[in-house]
Amino acid sequence: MVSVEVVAPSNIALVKYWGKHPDYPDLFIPTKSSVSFNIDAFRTKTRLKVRKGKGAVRLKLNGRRIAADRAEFSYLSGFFSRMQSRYRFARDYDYDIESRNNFPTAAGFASSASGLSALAVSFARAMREERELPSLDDREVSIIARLGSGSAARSAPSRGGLVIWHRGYDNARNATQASESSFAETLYGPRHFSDLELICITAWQGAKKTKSRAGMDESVKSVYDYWQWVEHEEEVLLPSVLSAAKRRDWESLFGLVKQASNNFHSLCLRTSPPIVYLNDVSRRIIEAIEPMKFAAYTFDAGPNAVVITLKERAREASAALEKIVGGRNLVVSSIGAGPIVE
Ligand code: 2P0
Repeated sequence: MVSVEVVAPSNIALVKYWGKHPDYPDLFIPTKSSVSFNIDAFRTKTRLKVRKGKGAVRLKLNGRRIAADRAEFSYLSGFFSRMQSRYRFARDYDYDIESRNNFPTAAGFASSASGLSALAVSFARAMREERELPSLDDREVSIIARLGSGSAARSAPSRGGLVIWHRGYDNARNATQASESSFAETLYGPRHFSDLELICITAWQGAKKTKSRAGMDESVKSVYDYWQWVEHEEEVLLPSVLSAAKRRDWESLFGLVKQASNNFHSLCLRTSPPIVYLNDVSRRIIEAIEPMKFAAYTFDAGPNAVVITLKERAREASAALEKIVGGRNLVVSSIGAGPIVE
């Protein structure tokens, strides 16, 4: 028996992932590349115990045993079946997983990202010990994480910081090549962003109305200009974000991040049936942050914002946010490193 413990961070997308490529339905290849910051303050700690067996999986999440017919469990069984197609030997083991988030699981922060990346890193480490495999590199581990949940690929690279997940299918001749080419890597480590701070809003803690997985499939199918959005983000927005980050041109970066968030939510709204993630509080946050040249808001699949701000102006951004959601609903974080094996 091998037992491994890993702590992995969540991430917030600056350029969003929203859709799997229809040509590769089972491989979680995104239609476009995406870019994120790791959120140091939001983490999942996972203990994985692996022993010889027949592929049985047991999960405890935040101290509670999760039955096999629950939605959380279906994420996991999907992951293991995709992973066992990649590594046939993975069928010869049983897996006992205990996972704990230090943040509200349903608050719209990517608990699947930190959870599945922690699991991918644990699996890679456990298999290295159990089967004496060479250590799997960051690229391979991010591919394993991707098979659990797309956004988890971006939480996997060990340096963390600003991470790109390459869509990677452009020159692929078949599904295997497409899968190998869609991985995540760090572009700049956390120190590159020491001028910046994240303010994460946790005011809303309800369950998501539309799950991301189902929602993005609907968007790919029903938004009339979906592929125009993909093309614009790939050719214009993403290169501009990377260039601004490289130059540490924070004012430009903030403008682009807001644009990416707004474009994503407009896409959600144009999905049939429409996906409405933002609420009145989100709208007030947009109005408060929009005029600030030293900050940007971005929203994922829920109404809670992450505000990215210059550290030296963070008090001003926090003061404005406190008036809307109260101080207890703000979590300040730096841009984090990647997963750690404890
Ligand atoms: C992102 N989101 O880039 C985008 C922005 C939500 C909004 O990735 O089906 O849980 O597991 O691959 O990763 C949420 O979708 O979906 C997500 P699956 P996932 O962070």
